[in-house]
Amino acid sequence: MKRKVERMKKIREKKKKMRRAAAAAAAAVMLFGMAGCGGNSGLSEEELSIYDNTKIILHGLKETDIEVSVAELKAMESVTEKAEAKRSNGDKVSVKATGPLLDTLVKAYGGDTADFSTVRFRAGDGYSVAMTSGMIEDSDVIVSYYDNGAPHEPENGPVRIVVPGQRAMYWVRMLTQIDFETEASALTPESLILLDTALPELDDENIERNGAAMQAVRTSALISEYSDIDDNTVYNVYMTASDGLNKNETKENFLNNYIRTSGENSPEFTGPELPDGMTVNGLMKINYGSTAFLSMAQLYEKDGTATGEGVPFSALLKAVGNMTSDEYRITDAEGNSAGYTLEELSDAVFILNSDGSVTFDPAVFGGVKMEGVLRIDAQY
Ligand SMILES: Nc1nc2c(c(=O)[nH]1)N[C@H]1C(S)=C(S)[C@@H](COP(=O)(O)O)O[C@H]1N2
Ligand SMILES: [Mo]
Repeated sequence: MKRKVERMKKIREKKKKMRRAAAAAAAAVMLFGMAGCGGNSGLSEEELSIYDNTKIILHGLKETDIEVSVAELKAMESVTEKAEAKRSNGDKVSVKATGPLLDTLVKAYGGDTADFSTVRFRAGDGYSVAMTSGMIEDSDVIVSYYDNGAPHEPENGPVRIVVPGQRAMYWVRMLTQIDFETEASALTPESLILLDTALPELDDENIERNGAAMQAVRTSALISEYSDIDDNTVYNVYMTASDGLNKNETKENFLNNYIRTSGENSPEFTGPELPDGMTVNGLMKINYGSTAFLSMAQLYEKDGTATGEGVPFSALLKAVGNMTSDEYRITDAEGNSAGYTLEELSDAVFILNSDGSVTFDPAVFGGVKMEGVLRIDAQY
């Protein structure tokens, strides 16, 4: 009961921030909430009609946005599947979801999910998550309007994405919009910036998230300093954590948040208002246009990358998506730099020191060691 009250409070607070697109869903959430203690059965006629009239928006599928009501979803060929997934805290989420598959929904409007590289699901509380076309092809993405044969609990519905076999992260509650995107994937980087050196160079701020104070650097400050914040070709920003989690965020959402620099799991993509489940802790890599950012500290956390000597140059390249070139320039925080061929670098290692600084050791090639390595640029 207490949990329910807290959830209701959360919903009410978050409601304030809802965009207009979420207004219909919000109305249903509130109405259900008030009558909510009896669970999701026995809706009044009025409640049912609000539920059925709740609309989700399909954006990017056609020239103009399409609105689909729950009633229209119900009229489509639907599947019912039981599914279980684990939350990040280890708890289980289980549902018996009913609704059309995403493919069915898209086909109903003459589209094909295979035409898009990414599908992003957005919710009324500001939560969003993207699925790649590969994941969509390999899974049943259910646009569910029922759980267990009845409307979703208000904090989950009226529409919830359920993807059996995929992390609960993808099971977007309170769905308001689906974005169909065509950007291919992360670009091959031309520059690699080491976060271990770059972040301490920037001003950090004290931010508060869920009542906890933390130190963090604005993502916009990082990008302004080390990449091109005005690059209009950047659409999505790709992140990878040392535990293998891959996320991609819109540039807008990325630039409105922070990178936490204090605490065990830092660097962490976070922000005062970023919904739980959208933070990325143990952030190892960011691809922003043709700039890649890499955390050596997190690379050391990842199995099999660091040897006794350090991280081989090849492992560094692999971690950011193969920045292949014949020549590279390596630069330290003071701006001193040296150029090397790929061959010369084949036995070189990068060492994370206990103070968090990074040393470049050209090893057998016999070049000069460099302390405080900041960046590596491919010389195309
Ligand atoms: N709208 C919305 N959907 C969401 C989230 C969220 O914060 N908002 N969190 C996601 C994450 S990270 C998890 S683990 C699951 C948790 O599912 P549950 O809330 O049913 O336990 O919901 C997912 N869907
Ligand atoms: Mo989660």
